[in-house]
Amino acid sequence: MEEERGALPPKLDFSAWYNDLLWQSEIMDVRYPVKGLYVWYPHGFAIRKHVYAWLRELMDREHQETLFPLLIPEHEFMKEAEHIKGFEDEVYWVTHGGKDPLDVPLALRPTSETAIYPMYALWVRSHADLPILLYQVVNTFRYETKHTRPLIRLREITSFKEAHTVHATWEQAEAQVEKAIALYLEFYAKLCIPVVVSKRPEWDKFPGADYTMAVDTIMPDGKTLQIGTVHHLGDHFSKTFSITFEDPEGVQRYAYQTCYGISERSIAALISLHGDDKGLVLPPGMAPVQVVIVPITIGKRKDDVSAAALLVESTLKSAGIRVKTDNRDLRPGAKYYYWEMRGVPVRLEVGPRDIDAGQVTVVTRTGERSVIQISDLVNGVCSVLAGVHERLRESAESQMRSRLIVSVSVEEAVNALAQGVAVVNWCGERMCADVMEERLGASVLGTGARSPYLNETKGNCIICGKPGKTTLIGRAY
Ligand code: 5CA
Ligand code: ZN
Repeated sequence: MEEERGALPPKLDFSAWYNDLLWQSEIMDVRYPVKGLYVWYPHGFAIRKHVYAWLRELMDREHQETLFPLLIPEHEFMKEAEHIKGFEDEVYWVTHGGKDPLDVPLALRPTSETAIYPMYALWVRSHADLPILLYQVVNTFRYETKHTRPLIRLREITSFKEAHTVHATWEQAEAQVEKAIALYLEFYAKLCIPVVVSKRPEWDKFPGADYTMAVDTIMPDGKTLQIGTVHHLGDHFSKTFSITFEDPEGVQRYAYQTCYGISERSIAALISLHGDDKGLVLPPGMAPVQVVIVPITIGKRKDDVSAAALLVESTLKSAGIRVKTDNRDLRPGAKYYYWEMRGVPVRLEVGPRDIDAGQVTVVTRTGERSVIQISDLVNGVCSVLAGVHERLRESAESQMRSRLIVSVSVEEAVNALAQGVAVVNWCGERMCADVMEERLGASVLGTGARSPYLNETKGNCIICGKPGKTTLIGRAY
């Protein structure tokens, strides 16, 4: 806001481009003096508002929103053995109130199982109480030791949407896992973010889960980003937290649970996949400003142009389009640059020649130029917005296709990894995974990979030659 901003590095230099974009398009300010904590600029926060409104809309179809405390007493946090092992190195502890040491140290939630499940133990009584489908959107804290990055690897995750469900049977919980995956696919479709779903290997599942399903996308540098996970918790937590219910025959049974989460990594993917050398490019559904009007008020017709711009603005506003007129005392070129950097999907130019012709000039952020008759303004603008959405979707999908590369040998996988993700067959044995990871310098992301951008591969493990499943190998953020 206060310092001069210049041109972005080219997107090919992805890491430099990403960092500069966050700053120049006013998404995050990274100068907050605590490592791994960043500040949302109002523009970034407005994008977040739209993304999370869509997420809430989807969740609210079947779940209810709730809010649990941030602090978790040590004795609850320490109940589930695998969960502790997975998180103990990442927990921040509150140990003092003022100068007094607390009787019970309090954990800042790294995720909320151990805050929510003691309450579920009180709430769940009978099979008639099930299923329970709740979620919250909160901040969580993780003392991450890997390289921290804004929106991607945070120590304070500010936008953690976590859902926690309770069911009567293992199969019902499994069905909920599939529903959650479908919900995440719908969420990402509207963000024009193509994804691939897979099952994480045993050693990479959520601490305390039976199994973990992950939703990944591929970033412009070919590295994968996990942008959602869905965990089948079996009865591990219900046994430690005594979440039981009376079945129809009057027998007390342990419940089965799932949990699933999404963070502001969704916004990291949104800006990374669609942005270009000029800055941010936002799908219209997520853009705080969908249409910017730039009046060309050079010369004598200033009043006519202002009146026409005002009419265009109010017409679009009444149609529910998020529109803004840029009346600042700047050259049009400076305004174009400003709104392009911020990713506004459509710009309308209203000049003397446009008024005379009864039209506005339309320029999309994806580079198309046309005119719309004022008499057909709302229809015209809506179809241009829809066109921008389609182009972003197509371009992101074709990049995804080109980065998911089927490989039938270690040599092919090496080449694939230079561009993206190697899709191989793997037998499921840890030994073969270790050999692959060692030789490829990449990780086994998941098996049973599902994606519209990928055909299931039939073949044998590229290491041992035994029958294997479709497996993703990649370099992950
Ligand atoms: N309790 C479960 C489900 S909510 C849980 O915590 N799962 S998780 O650990 O896999 O986190 C859910 C999602 O949050 C991940 O898939 C990832 O997309 C995101 N996430 C995890 N850690 C971070 C982090 N340090 N910064 C940003 N996003 C993160
Ligand atoms: Zn093998």
